[in-house]
Amino acid sequence: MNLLISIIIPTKNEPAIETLISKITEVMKRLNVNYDILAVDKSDDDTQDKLRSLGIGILVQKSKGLGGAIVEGLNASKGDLVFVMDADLSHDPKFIPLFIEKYKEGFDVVVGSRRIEGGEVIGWGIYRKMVSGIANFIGRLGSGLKISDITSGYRLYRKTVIKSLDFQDFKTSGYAFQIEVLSKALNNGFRIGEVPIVFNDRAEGKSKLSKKDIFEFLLTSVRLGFRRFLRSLS
Ligand SMILES: Nc1nc2c(ncn2[C@@H]2O[C@H](COP(=O)(O)OP(=O)(O)O)[C@@H](O)[C@H]2O)c(=O)[nH]1
Ligand SMILES: [Mg+2]
Repeated sequence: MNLLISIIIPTKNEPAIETLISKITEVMKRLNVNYDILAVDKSDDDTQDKLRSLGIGILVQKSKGLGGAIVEGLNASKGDLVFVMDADLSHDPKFIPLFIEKYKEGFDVVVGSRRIEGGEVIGWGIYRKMVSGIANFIGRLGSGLKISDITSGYRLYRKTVIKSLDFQDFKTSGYAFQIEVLSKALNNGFRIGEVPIVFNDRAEGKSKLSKKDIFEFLLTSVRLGFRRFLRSLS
């Protein structure tokens, strides 16, 4: 395959980043494809030092939130295909070939799903499971997206999708970006597919999901639902 694949990794104090990079490298070498890795970083620990010593490109994040980091990464990406994945080993690089297969079937965005046959979450407590379940229910209701795991951050975007989006026009800056970007890609006529992933809760470091992120997500779901309702009237 003669494509360039970019891998964007938002990082905010991630102790396991070196392990992740070595796993990605192993998978990409085996696939024998051209690739680059870009970390979009907002850390105040030694994450940047680790990345630098591995020769990984770093974009020091200027914007706010996870959504801001992903937008900066997508805008800077050069790949024909662009992966976004978490830095805490919850997103195992061994699933990368599955995403590429799905892309080859004709999908423009591929989401790694924990909620379809073969997908799974390992290590989450009841609170986190509830937050995720409710977010998916409300988010799907509002956005009209038919896929099973709209909050998943493990994704593959075709470059054409990224080029079609006007990120300046986005209302979200946190985790809610994940649903806004899918909703806009769908509205732009792109095909969104899913592949099953096994998601392991982080073993090191802390989750950055905040109450503010949850609130922004709910607000975004309601806003998307309201917009769809208005559109259905016209
Ligand atoms: N650059 C950047 N990365 C972030 C930010 N918030 C979260 N991340 C990264 O986004 C990924 C997902 O965050 P995480 O805390 O694991 O969320 P969770 O898996 O939903 O609990 C991780 O790689 C984080 O380091 C942010 O504000 N800026
Ligand atoms: Mg995580």
